[in-house]
Amino acid sequence: MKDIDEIAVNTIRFLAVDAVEKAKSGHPGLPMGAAAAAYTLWTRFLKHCPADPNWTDRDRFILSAGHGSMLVYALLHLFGYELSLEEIKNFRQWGSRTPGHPEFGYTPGVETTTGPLGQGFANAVGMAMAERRLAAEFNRPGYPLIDHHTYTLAGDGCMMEGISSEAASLAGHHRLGKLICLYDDNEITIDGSTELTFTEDVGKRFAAYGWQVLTVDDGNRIDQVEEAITEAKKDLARPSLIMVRTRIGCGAPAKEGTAGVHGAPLGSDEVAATKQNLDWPLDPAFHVPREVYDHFAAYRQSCEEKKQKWDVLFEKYRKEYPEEATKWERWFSGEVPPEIASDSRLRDFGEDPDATRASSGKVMQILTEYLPNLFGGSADLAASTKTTLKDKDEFQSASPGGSNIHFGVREHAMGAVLSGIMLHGGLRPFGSTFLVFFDYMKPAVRLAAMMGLPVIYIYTHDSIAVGEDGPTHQPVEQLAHLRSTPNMHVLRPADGKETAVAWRHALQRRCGPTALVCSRQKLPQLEGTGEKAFKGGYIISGEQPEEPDLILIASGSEVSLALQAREALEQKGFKVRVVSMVSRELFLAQDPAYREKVLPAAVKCRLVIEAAHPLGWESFAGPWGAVIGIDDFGASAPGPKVMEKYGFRVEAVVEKAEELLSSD
Ligand SMILES: Cc1ncc(C[n+]2csc(CCOP(=O)(O)OP(=O)(O)O)c2C)c(N)n1
Repeated sequence: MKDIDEIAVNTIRFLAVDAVEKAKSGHPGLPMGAAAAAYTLWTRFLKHCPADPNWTDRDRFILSAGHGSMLVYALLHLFGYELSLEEIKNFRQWGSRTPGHPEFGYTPGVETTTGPLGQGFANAVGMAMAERRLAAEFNRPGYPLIDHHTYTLAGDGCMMEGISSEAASLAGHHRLGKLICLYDDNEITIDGSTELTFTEDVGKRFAAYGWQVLTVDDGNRIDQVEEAITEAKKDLARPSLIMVRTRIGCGAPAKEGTAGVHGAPLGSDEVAATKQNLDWPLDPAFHVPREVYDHFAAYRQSCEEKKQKWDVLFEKYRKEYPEEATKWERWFSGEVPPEIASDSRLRDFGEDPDATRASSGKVMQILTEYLPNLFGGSADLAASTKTTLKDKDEFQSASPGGSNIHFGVREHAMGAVLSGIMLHGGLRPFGSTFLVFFDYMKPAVRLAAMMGLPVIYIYTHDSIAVGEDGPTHQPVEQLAHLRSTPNMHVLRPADGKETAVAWRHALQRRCGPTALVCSRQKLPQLEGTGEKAFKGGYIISGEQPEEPDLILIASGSEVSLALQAREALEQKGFKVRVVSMVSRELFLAQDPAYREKVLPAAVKCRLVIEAAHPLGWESFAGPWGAVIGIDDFGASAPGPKVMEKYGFRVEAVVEKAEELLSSD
């Protein structure tokens, strides 16, 4: 007679097997191999509430090996989350809540989008950092309002990806004791055995990062897994890696332990053989024994009791600490205090030229007064990106209430950690580096945009004007790349006032990330900039006539150049308009009448000026217009010289403009 645990574990296995079989695609191997370990975690340890999947103090569970999505869907279904058996049967189908890889926002209980290996692991590090920061802020003696663990399940692929090294190193440094990773150590990836490529000692590697490393010899042994997780939880000074030895496709007689079961249906014969092997009824598919539902219902009951206790605790806290409770609500609401809009300091940047990165730094000092939950930093470039919050502490294990994060030279992990912080809730994360190093964090930024997370990226040193550091440090194609990322807002302000608007926009945005792209070099403070920048593009000079001879369209550091060129052209008798295009996406979101007013269709003569790759500007320039951009990698020389050589000087703009005007 099998015990209920074994029947429950097999239920998870066969839900995965049958779902993949029906979809004719998917990854049965991981759910079959890791079912017992995940089941142990979820039933014996995980603090969560199926009736309230967003409960703030729930433990987080992240399936970093996202291809094993059926593992988490099966658990969510059995625990009574809003995920019916019908949804499981519709695995990977159009409109189902069971997409191929877990997607944040689609399935209740899915904490983040995973699939690109290693990202979930790094998100988990961010969540554990958020937990620590918020615990320091809100917990009071007898009121552990924030006191949860972050668990992640990662595979060989996650461990191989560089991002997990960056993130694990950061987690070890921060001594994130409430972070626990179950490593599905099955020694198989797509191409075959890890003997082919991955022969390092992962345990020693993590030990060197400062992790506690534990081993489970047989991942099917619930008692062993239970013991290891108990041990992991005891160590609050180190994150824990539990190396769980498993067999991919466990139970499949011909395929267990082979790469063949990683990412393909078992096939009907092997399904039948597996069911026979594990003493499971061949029919019906998607069989869930009644006693298994009852078994999970009992766990669900105890989960919900924990949540109810927490609710009572919070109500007591509200009485004893009313100010903190109000603050809690403010922090978790994500709202931006409306008073920011009338703060005169965000409108007055004096007359002295300044780099927009410096203006951004000044703006941040003001914003943090309104939003003390700003939490972020830089990948070892804080002095250059100007993102240090001056009155705030550093976030370190000895100062968990700090707001300034040193990410170290780990852009990729920074990107995913920021998303993890945002996903956790309660904080407004930001991160910064040079624009050219966006390349190093791109995969994480893509996922943030996909998930609709309002993370803020500050990318400085935004063009070839960087100068002496040369082509390796001079971004060219990055702007086009960022702008082509769906759901990304990119703002490249021209002066202090536009920078303040850009920040306000980024903070107000709730449904996706914003990149603030700032100059290294000083830029003049311009007349006519300010609130209009919220529209993304606006007339900064030459409102009249309604149909000028020429429109110059520029962003960021090139706006002042466009204004100078305008003066020269006006002296030559041309009527010229300058449009500051701080954000193409925001401008394109305006109504057609507004866009027509700024860029009348009748004005064919248009010249776009931006010190970046011209891709994407063609439609703004139109068939008769032109773009002054850059289509190679820049050069090593002082910034003004590089800009001049690449045609970012008044005479070159005037010359090009006259060419257009004469061919009109
Ligand atoms: C960044 C990234 N590269 C490649 C892939 C494609 N891929 C999906 S699973 C996988 C192998 C993962 O092996 P492992 O983590 O051991 O999973 P298991 O075979 O145990 O299911 C690969 C290469 C991916 N999802 N993400």
